[in-house]
Amino acid sequence: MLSTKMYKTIFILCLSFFAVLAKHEFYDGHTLYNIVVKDVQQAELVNELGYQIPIDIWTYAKPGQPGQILVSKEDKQQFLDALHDAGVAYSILTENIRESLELEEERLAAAAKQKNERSTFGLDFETIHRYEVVDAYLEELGTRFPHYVRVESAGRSVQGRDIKYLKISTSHFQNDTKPVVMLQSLLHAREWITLPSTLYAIEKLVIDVTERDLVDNIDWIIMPIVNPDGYEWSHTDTRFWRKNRRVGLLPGDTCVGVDLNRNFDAFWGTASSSNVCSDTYHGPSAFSEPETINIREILRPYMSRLALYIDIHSHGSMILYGFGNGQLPPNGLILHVVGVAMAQAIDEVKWAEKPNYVVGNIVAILYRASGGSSDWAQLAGASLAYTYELPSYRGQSGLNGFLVDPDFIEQAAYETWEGLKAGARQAATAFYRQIAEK
Ligand code: 0X9
Ligand code: ZN
Repeated sequence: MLSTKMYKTIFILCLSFFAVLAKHEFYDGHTLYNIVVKDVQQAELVNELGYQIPIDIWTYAKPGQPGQILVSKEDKQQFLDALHDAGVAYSILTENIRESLELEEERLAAAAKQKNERSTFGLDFETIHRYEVVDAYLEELGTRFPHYVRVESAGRSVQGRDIKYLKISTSHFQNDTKPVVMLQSLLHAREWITLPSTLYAIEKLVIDVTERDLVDNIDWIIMPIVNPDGYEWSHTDTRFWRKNRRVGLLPGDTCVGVDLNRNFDAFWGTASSSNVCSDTYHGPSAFSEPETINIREILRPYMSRLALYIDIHSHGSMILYGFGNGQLPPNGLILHVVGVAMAQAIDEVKWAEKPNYVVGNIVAILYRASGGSSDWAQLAGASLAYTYELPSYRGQSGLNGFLVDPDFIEQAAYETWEGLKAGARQAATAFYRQIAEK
């Protein structure tokens, strides 16, 4: 006879087994397609399909550059018919993305279990850490390094999570003649690989400082989780969630969330979606969301010395600058030069099989997009503002796109830091030169 305690244990085991099974059920039968377009007409047609069918375009197809599109079981027929009618070639990258999601979860969990005990204080780069872990870590950094680290709260998210960020400065931000560099990640919830890159920057600026000039000459603001509600939702429910978790946009809450990278005050609403259900929904007005207001407000006192602003996204191995309407900022040439320096620094240490970084104006390289954070920063007074698109993995495990393979986490963080450092140094040099000339 089984005891009541054993029954309870079996019951709990069954529950957790079904919870794991149910977790990625939403994605069961979703297929990831590789799309090859012959010309610009085909590219436009495929990209516009996104307005007719609820497909998830991971990479926009261009002649010479295949696109990646995730399509649900229900929408597959309509999608494939449209491709056939237009004569667009495609192949299947992942037949059932749910299997990849399960693989990602297993690999990350195994890596977390096996991780080596760290000899120093800090977060490891073997797995992707959740909001609460990062939040506690930031607090701890503030306590351990009070001489040059301040942990501050930018405000709350839609669901009330505290959004913390670090201010790293040898002069507690009191010296107005020092340049400020701002780094942020996870504005888009599903772009998990971006989190270790800001955590790595923190590690190299606070715990394992090997390049003193970076802390002596620059004041840093680092916000690792800009969109904590969306981020947590991408862990607990919908892995490819991109937006924040704003509700009440439509009666009955049929659709949730604002794309925070369409919500900043930069040509707001001109190249984004007004459809609440779209992944690029811009929100009811510019800066309608607490998560975007937070960024604006924490930078407000430092705008005149904001030498570099970098919003880290994934994926695509790109360094993008403004503007999202195709117009170049007045300092376009300098933006390009510093962008190239950052890209070269990354390319020098990247894995050989990875593509080189591409640098340029967002419209020239990707697409039109309004309300972007880096466009806003550039317009609001930052000397140099960029969006990074970190690489996707595409290794042996077959995980790609937004899916993270633990084997790539530390490398992605390390190589990105090489780019960030190159940018920060160039920005600081330009800033000090300007001060000297005044
Ligand atoms: O579309 C976006 O928001 C970014 N790409 S992503 O795949 N991470 O969603 C690129 C935004 C770049 N925007 C500007 N520089 N304006
Ligand atoms: Zn993004």
